[in-house]
Amino acid sequence: MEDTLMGSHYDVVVVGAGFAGLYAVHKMRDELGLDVQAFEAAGGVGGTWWWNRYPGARCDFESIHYSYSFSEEIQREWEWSERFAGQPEILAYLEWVADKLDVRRAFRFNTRVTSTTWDDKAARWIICTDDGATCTARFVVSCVGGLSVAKEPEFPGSETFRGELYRTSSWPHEPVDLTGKRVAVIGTGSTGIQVIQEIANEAAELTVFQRTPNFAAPLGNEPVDLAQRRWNAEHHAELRAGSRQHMIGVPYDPPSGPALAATPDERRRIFDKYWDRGGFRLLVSTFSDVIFNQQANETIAEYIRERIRERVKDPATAALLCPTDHPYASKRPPFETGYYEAYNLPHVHLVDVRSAPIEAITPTGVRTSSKSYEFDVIILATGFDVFTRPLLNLGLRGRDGLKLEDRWANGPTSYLGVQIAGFPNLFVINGPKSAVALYNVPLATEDNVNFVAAALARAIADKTATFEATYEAEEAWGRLCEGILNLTVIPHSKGSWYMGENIPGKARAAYFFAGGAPLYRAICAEIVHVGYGGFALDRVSAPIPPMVRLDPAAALLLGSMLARGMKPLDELNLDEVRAVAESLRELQLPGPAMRVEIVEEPRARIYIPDRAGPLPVIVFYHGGGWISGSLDLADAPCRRLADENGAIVVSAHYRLAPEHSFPAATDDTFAALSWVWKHVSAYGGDPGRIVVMGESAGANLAAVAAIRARDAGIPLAGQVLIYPPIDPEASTASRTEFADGPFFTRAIGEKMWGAYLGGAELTELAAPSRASSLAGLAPALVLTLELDMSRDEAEDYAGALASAGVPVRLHRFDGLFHGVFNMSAFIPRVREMYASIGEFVATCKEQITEAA
Ligand code: N01
Repeated sequence: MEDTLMGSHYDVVVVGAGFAGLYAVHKMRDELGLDVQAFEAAGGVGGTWWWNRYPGARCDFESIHYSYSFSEEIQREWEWSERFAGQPEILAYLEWVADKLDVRRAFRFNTRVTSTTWDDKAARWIICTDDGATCTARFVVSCVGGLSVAKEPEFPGSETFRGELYRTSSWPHEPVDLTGKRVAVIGTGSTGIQVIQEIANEAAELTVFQRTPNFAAPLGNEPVDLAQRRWNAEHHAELRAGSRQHMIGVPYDPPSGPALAATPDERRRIFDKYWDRGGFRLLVSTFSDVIFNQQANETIAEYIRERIRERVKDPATAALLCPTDHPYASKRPPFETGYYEAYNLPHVHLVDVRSAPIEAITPTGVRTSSKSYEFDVIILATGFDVFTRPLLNLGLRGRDGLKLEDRWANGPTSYLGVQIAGFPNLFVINGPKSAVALYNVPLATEDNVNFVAAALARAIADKTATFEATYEAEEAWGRLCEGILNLTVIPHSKGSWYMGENIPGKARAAYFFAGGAPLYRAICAEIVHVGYGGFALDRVSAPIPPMVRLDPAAALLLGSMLARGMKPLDELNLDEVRAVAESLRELQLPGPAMRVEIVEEPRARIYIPDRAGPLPVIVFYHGGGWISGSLDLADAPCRRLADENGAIVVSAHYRLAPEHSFPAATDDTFAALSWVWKHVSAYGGDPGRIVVMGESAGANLAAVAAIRARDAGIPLAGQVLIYPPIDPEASTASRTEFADGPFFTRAIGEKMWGAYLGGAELTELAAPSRASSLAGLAPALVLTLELDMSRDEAEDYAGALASAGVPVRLHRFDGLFHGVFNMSAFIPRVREMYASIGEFVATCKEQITEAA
């Protein structure tokens, strides 16, 4: 067999025959028509499900979801016998799929890849295997999986044990009889829990060595009757509809808002409901803040602890089983069926090895720092060296001999989890920093394989010799992964594989993208759309797309909007746009309580902080593209502006287009300003210290109002323009770069301008940059956002103001997109915008005071 391979040249080498490898071979060979050779260390297909044959092994995403979606036929023909299938059935499924796709013949089984070396001259990989064979390939697609190399236990002596010692991750193929035996299980992660509950009734004595208790919740498994199986298979499309638009790739109910906003009774009702329904619903369908907020997390953590205490009879054992040192889901949550009840059996014992660590495996059993135990069987369920080790074991050497272990000395790097800079034409399915850890594996796998197949097709069509992630893109992606993870409770776990902490000496880092499936998919789609942004094709790199540069909180917010099915703004009708604008109020931090006066003519709300006057005055115009938005939308921001600046804030109503097109809005907003100048002293405001301010379209109106005020002789202390659109005909780089968003698109911008202008001629009253002179205008603060199509026109306007002698401060905020001013509850950096405004308003006061 070696001879047939020796020196062969392939288009693609695939490594691994699990979910990813089988689909990758099918895709590359049968759809792209490429010459594919695949390798697999195991004796057959199945990957994880070939190796992990331990008693009780099963999936914890429902099988109708934990299966391929790419083929109608496969979904219609296969029937799952249990809600959560066990390992034998999943393996049988993968074997059946392999036969159906006829992919086995592409594989060389029982063959481990030992080195993978890039030959820069030939632009090919040289792949060597443990049977001494060598071949080359233009592309390597690693499908080695993240949880495929077992962790080496810290304690010595495994080889001295005279009984039977098993690792769950390489369980024997023949049945293991535990009846009448004294059995030890070391480890209480997902694997340990599944083993323990399964063998508790079989072993004569079962001793569980637990270092960290886990928050296990019911799986909710049950057999599926014959009629239901067929129905499920026939209705797969309906059952799986929209899966990929859900955070974890399963169409579970969305959460019921924040736990901290619910009463204890409401929380209990929701927790009970999803506890009973089983599986990941407890995490994703209960409350939106449990994964982000420690206090909210504690409500679910305590709920689970209560349920553990209800189920475990001995209070001391129950106490040991209740986790107290890490938030729920900061470690990958395990699921159980009768796990806690196992500890009520007289022959099941729990040993705490946190207080007395395991020192060694001895010839007769296990020795901890306080005691020795004797066993006939020891089962190691001590976890995996996750994500990095399987790739390191491929012996990867990239450009200029770059070793992967050196590249990753400080933790893994990748772009999307799919490519590693310095390793051209190497593609990884579900690699480190991919979304797979929190995304239904078969769907995550299909997404990655489809992405890679499209990249290969592109490279082949364009005769591109090398396709690789750039170092810059990898850095940006790493920042995003880390930033998102830091917004969750996950970094508060201790010893979790999520952070690489389960392996002594392994770098603590962000090992995966925690932004959820919809965001990950949207980012991948954008990268393709812009011509593989962040990748270099034949060393010519395409710019990193905006979504990769997002502020992590802004990215998460965008992800949750996508998960809620948000359509692009430009696809919405007028009523829908108005509804979206009003819904932004839910994203604002609540404003402080204060006195509010309502004025009917001109319509306005006056926010009056409890301070001694006369106070500076802010006249505020809300955003909404001249077609949406309201005084309600501006309510919380105006309260905050009044409170933080000790200013009277007048929130001015103006008529909206298209019902009232230009110049209605500018006339209304200028009328409001004139009124304020004349009347604000009656409310405690100082008419000599008026700052006009607006957000988005409101900022355009503020800029115009500042020009009209100058011309009308109304003195202004300042103008604050929060990402203003300046000119509908501006032709700037940001208009092109951010034409598709994030969030705000060029198409919706054009619609808004069109509705506002209503065909009117463009003058300085709509486009302030067209004023014949900008001299003599009030000092300006212009706030712009990096990822905003109106960024450059706003910055150009700031430049024009400065050239005309107007004092100008320009502050650009990285990573943020148009509209964030109204998203303060979810994007902490909005507070920087308020701080900048605060500094400016304070300066305005000084200037006027000095002038006075
Ligand atoms: O591994 P783990 P796993 N002394 O790392 C303990 C997937 N999976 O194989 O927490 C004593 O979670 C360790 O203790 P501690 C799933 O993604 C899915 O169980 O480090 N104990 C821990 O209790 C899962 O997350 C399913 O203090 C030691 C255990 O060993 C991932 O695989 C089923 C020790 C390891 O837990 C890994 O799960 C199974 C030591 N020296 C697995 N070293 C499904 O249901 C380690 N431990 C789909």
